Amino acid sequence: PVSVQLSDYKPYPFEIEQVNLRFDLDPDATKVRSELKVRRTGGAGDALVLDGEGLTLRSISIDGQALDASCYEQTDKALIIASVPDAFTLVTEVEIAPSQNTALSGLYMSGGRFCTQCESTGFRRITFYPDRPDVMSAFHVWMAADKATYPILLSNGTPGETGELDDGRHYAVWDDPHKKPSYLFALCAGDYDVYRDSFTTMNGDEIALAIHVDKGDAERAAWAMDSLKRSMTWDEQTYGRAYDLGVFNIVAVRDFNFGAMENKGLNVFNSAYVLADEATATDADFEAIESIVAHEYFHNWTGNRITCRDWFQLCLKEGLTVFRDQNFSADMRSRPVQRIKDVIRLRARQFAEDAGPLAHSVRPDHYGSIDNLYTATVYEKGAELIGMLRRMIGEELYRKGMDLYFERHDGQAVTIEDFYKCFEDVTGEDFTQFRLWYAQAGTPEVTVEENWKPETHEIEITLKQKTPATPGQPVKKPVPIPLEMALLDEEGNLAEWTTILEDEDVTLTMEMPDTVTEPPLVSVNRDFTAPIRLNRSLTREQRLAMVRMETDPFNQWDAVQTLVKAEILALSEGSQAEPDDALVTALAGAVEQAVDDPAFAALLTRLPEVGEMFLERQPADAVALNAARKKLQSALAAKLSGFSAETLGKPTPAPFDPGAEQAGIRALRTAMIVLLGVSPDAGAADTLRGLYDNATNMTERLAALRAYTVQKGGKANEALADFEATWKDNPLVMDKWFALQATTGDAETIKTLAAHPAFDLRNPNRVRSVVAAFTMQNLAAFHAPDGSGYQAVEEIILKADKANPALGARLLTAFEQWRILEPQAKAAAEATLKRLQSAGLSSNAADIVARALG
Ligand code: DPP
Ligand code: ZN
Repeated sequence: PVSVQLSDYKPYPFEIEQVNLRFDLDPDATKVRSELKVRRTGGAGDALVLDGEGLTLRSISIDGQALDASCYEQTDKALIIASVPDAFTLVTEVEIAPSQNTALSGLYMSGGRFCTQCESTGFRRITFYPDRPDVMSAFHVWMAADKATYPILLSNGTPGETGELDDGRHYAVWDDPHKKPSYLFALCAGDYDVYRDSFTTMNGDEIALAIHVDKGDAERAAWAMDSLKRSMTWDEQTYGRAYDLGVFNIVAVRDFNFGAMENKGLNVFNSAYVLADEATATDADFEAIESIVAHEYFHNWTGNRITCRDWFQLCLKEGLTVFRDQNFSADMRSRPVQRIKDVIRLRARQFAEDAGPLAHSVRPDHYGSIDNLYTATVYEKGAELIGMLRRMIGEELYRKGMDLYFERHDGQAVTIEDFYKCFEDVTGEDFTQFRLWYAQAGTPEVTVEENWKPETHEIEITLKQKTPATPGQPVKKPVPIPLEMALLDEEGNLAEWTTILEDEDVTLTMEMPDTVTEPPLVSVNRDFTAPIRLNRSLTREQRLAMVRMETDPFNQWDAVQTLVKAEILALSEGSQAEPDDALVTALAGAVEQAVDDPAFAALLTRLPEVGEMFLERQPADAVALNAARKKLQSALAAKLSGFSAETLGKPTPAPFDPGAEQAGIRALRTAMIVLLGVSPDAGAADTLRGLYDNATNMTERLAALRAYTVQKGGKANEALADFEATWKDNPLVMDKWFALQATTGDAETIKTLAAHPAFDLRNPNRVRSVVAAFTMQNLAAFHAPDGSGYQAVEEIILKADKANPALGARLLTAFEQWRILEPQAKAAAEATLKRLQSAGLSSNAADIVARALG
């Protein structure tokens, strides 16, 4: 595909002062009339070029004069009018067929209702328009539909007049007073149950809140509503930002490419991130809902009021908004636990991306397909960069810089440079070098060397940085790396400080008091201050001492992880036959010691997933790593059997509450259930079956069913059938049922699941629950050396891609690690990618495959 270049950016040569849209909604033939008030801001000779895809043009006029066909040109991507006045009104009428829209971009049908997804380029599938984020305009919407089938009509902004029409149709008017780019446009129409509430802002404004869901589901929106109100309060208290419209609507849809979308005043959500109650949702679901509701709400200021000049700046809104939602979650729950979870995700997804053929910088300078830029790098690494900025300048200046950003750029479409200029202005510092983080792909590796000098009681610490080459970027410059550091002994911290590693290397010399006679332990990158990989040659004894002596919770957890990773590697490579008992004892001891912080204790029992091990040693052998991981997990299960029985012997907290405290207790119980799944104890399967049958919440029921399936293998069918019979009418729960089997089974399981009558290629959640669950969370089966895993998903991905290119492309990213696999899987993966490449992929999917094959 042709690539779009950041350096080619040119402002749009016209301003669209006002957009008046008229929708006559019909699933098979919706008429869209658009009236644009246009004013020239660029050169006199500039043509008016409007984006448009798959639109049937019915009429076109300028200032009331129908345009002759010779006055304009229509291509498959645009409408071009070569000669236009300096100020005029353009009216177009087009027809579209939402019922035929399987790409789920633009206006489409889901569950018999109308909904839209316009980010990033869906609006051009609705009407002709300069569909780019730097064209901001005031939108006025009139819409009509059959009243019985679509009683609720929603769009952005403030509701206006409503009324009846002939033939059982009705209409509604919506006005959005805030100028916005087209990607934030939304329209929803249908019959919903509505969960309502209200919120009074710090300015005393009363906001009507409403969440629109499937019939009968209203009560299951209670947690999302609660999360929304807490988000509104948090943004007022933390950033001084209040909501700016009289209504805030959320609509839940079952067929959705993303998790959710922040359209102004009308957020559209994947129903998986709205609906929850104790019987149907796990604690992980509750947590995800809380953070995604917050994320989309926070976009109102970081994304909507101030948006991106172009899509290269995506991290301007996404990295910043993820940073904001992570801090919200940390404030709602436990900060250290939140940090550990964020880093697990970053390492598993972003570090892998950064180390493979799809690596790109946080603010890329070119792309083949914009849909493929919604990545862990833009989102998660983008968030880390804001976190480093805040650490380096401190909370107070960070807030000052943000205040200036909101004040200076409200209503504008801006760049990363504009954002950093605000921080340069409030601090007087220069962030040119820091902005290299946005331009360079790859995860910097920091090597730590220590030299203890007993004569002088000095410790010398040398830090060196190196960022590996990535596609198109062979040579990297040093970036500023803020590292929180400490020196530790058995008593606690001897010293604590922050170093900013700006050059390739630096040597620090720390003098210890005379009483210190042993070399202190050096604690580096505490709280994971910087998104880097650490390279240290510590002995196992030093690492064990680290587990004991660390005072930073993140680093304590990470010290355990480092030991565990080394153990899994040794077991997988056969240099060790059985897990080291001292290590297992230390690990179990750490878990038992953390019992008062059950969420943290649960994290300590979590062994790194196979994918997280891929970056440790290459070539990566998924099958061997999986077997080694399981061996260590079984040993831990055996060691913790008494603790596990005690933990599970207590009743689960009741009545159910989704908050952090109870969730922590359930997390530890669930961790024990996971261990029972691999426990050598002969009674484990029966215990699990009992836990499954008697569970009072989905968190424990699903964990028990999964662990039971792991224990019993093919003999768990009866329990799986029981679950299916209970939940067959609840699609979100059935997604879990599919995912559970896809993550515990093999290639044959995938074929069986894909042949199940409830498998639906048109529904992204269902496709992901089988394919993405298998390819991302069952690596030993996906990367089977005989290629059976690849073969199992190949056909499904091809079919999914035909209907929905964004989905097809996303699924294909699972192949990004193929080059580092052991030779057999590698050859099979390469052959699969080549077959796919010649099978007629969408341009989105072709972009991924071409880059993967590089
Ligand atoms: N902008 C959305 C989000 O990340 C993605 N469509 O919230
Ligand atoms: Zn976002």
